[in-house]
Amino acid sequence: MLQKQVIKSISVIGLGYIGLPTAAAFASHGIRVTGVDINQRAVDTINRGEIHIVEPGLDKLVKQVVADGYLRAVLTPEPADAFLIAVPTPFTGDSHEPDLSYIESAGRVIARVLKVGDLVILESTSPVGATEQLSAWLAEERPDLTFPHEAGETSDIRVAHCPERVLPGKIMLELVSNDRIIGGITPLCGSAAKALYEIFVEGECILTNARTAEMCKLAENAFRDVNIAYANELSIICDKKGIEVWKLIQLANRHPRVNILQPGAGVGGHCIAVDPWFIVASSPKEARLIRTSREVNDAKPEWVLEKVNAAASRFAALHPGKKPIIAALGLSYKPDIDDLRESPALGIAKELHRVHVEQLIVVEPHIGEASKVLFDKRFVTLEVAIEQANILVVLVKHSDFLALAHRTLRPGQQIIDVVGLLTEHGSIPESRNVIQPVNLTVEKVL
Ligand code: SAJ
Repeated sequence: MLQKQVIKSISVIGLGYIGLPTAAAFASHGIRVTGVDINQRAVDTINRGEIHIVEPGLDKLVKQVVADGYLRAVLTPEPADAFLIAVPTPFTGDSHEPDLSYIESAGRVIARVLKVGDLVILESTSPVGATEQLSAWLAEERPDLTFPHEAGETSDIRVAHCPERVLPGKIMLELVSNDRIIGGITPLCGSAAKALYEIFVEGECILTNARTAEMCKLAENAFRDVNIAYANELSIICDKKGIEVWKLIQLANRHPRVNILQPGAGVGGHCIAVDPWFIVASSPKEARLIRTSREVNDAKPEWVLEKVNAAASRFAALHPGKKPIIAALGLSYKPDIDDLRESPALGIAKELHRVHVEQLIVVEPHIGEASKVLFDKRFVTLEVAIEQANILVVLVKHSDFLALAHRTLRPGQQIIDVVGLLTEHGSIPESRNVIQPVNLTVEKVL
């Protein structure tokens, strides 16, 4: 039987928001890490000691470990003692079936360099059964080796699932401090993976089986989605009743057992807007609440667009023959990051651009140069937006936008604040005789 192996080298497949920080964390503990990515630009950037994503603290660490020779990026996998797969798992089309093609191709390419004693860990969020499926794909490529889904504890290769659970924006912190759920296909697979993570994880590494670990990650994100859906539904109900929802939530949350989350433009990102569908796809009859929550959150941008169109009609009624300049404030899927994946704010801005071409300007302090071609390059600073726009739509609660809460706006300028920026950070006082925020939208224009 296979002996316990000391890990000297790790290969991380997928150098995105999870793979790169994880690779850097291992490298900073003196492990030789090879990062593998199909994106030549990402590979070149990392090998220069730079990063291609925005994540606080990551730039310094990558610079250091690349300079020290512990992290190197390549296009094709090389032999290593452990392989971590951190590639995307999107869903396909309207059926929302999980698309495991990235995991499959990662598995098939690393299979070529596997040797007896190696450990393969799936970090990507995955539907139940994906880790066993990965083991089967590896086995197909390497009939000369044995794998745990068939050989159990005697397998040549260990395979486990260890879902990432870090919060974008706080990845470097949570990577180290969060507890890790580790599900081996067999107990030995689990303990090999646990020993690996204990190299840098200070949280507890808790062992379970692969299927429970897979479901655990999906359950966590679905829990959050359901709770955000409640807040979003509440915001629409309150809007109809003329109640300011953020104030209401603050009051309700004074109850010792109530903790309502925040309404917003919808739910974005590559996790919470995606993962609950994996549960729905595998249990369509049972997952009624989870499905409805997805639908509630996905419908929120439409509601925001209705609010903007109503504001545009108000402007048109007051200024016959003129069209309003609309400023979309924020594009990313949540505050203070550059990530546009599944962003409801981006979707709303695109629709506004489609309907109100020539009238839309966009403010996004975190966007990279490459994305500035969007919206016919109509990116401006917050100052310019405040100066030019007739309608300001706050879609993301970026810290950079807090200044807006203390600005005197022009008479007639309208603000649609879908994230509670004005409520939380000092709404524009009535005495300034400009506008009076009521709930999500500024209904009164003086
Ligand atoms: N959001 C709201 N209201 C809230 C909280 C969030 O509308 O009160 C929105 C955000 O604006 C964003 C979306 O929800 O559009 C998701 O943001 P998030 O901060 O809740 O979560 P993510 O997607 O950045 O990261 C989540 C985390 N999961 C949980 O908190 C259960 C993280 O720990 C996971 O590692 C990550 O998904 C992942 O990779 O799966």
